[in-house]
Amino acid sequence: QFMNAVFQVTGMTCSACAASVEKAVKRLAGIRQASVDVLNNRALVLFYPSFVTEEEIRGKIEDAGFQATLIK
Ligand code: 9UX
Repeated sequence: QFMNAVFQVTGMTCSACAASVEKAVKRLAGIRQASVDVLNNRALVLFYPSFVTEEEIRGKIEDAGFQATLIK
């Protein structure tokens, strides 16, 4: 079964930033869906916890060049 995670992502200033965050997250195994809202600095990720952790997802967003905090 999948779970939801919501991250606050800071440093995204355009929709291409949001697209690169989505692409980076989707490259991880165990991601069902990733949607990034640049206006609200939020990323919603549906993931399978047997394959990937919230911390790994958070780290992937940071690797893409943005600060990420798990908020939910
Ligand atoms: Mo363009 Mo968004 O370089 O960082 S992708 S502002």
